[in-house]
Amino acid sequence: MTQSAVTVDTPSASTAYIGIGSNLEHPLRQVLDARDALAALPGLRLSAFSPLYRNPALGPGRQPDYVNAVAVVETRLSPRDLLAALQAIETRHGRVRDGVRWTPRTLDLDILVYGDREIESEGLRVPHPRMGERAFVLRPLHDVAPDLDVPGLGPVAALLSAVSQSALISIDEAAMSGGDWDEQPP
Ligand code: A4P
Ligand code: MG
Repeated sequence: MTQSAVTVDTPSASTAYIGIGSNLEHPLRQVLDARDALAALPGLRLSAFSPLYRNPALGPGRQPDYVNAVAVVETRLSPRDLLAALQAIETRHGRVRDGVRWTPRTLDLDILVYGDREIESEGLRVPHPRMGERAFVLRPLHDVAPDLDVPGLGPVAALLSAVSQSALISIDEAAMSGGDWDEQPP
């Protein structure tokens, strides 16, 4: 009997950058819990987590401040499977999707960058289409990956230098200013 060669299609791991944001129900705790949830996901290894930044909400009406951060993961999950896993974490964190964009949320997990891929498909666009204008994304991304070249957009350092960071407060500074904002959102 001749033995046929078996080829196993094992994709190599890709590095992905996940944007994390919360402005409801104890945002700081939500973001730290999200870090634990990412670390526990099968098919993924959490390799770095940025400092956390408090900053004003971008969106309609009066909203509580956000806490934002970025996670670096090594994963064999496809971009679609990664998005599904992130959305499952959002749902477990009480995220309610009312169909209105940019409303307050307990937890938002966005795929910012997935390897060198550029994806334009129904329900998934990578790099995240609005990341290049957002200091609350670019600053923590630059903290964890200062040499990153964002596919289609360019070096993260150049993107960061083109936006104002004046509204970002690192969480340590916020804690020093003594506010109870994380317990009592406005
Ligand atoms: N989707 C497409 N591409 C992606 C991707 N790369 N990662 C789709 C994640 N999701 C992606 O998202 C809507 C749909 O986008 C999903 O069904 C998914 O298939 P969503 O999380 O349900 O809703 P959303 O987040 O309100 O929509 P959107 O337009 O993605 O919002 P943004 O642009 O993410 O903005 N202000 C501050 N300070 N900090 C923030 O983090 N975030 C937002 C949300 C607004 N204001 C903010 C912040
Ligand atoms: Mg989102």
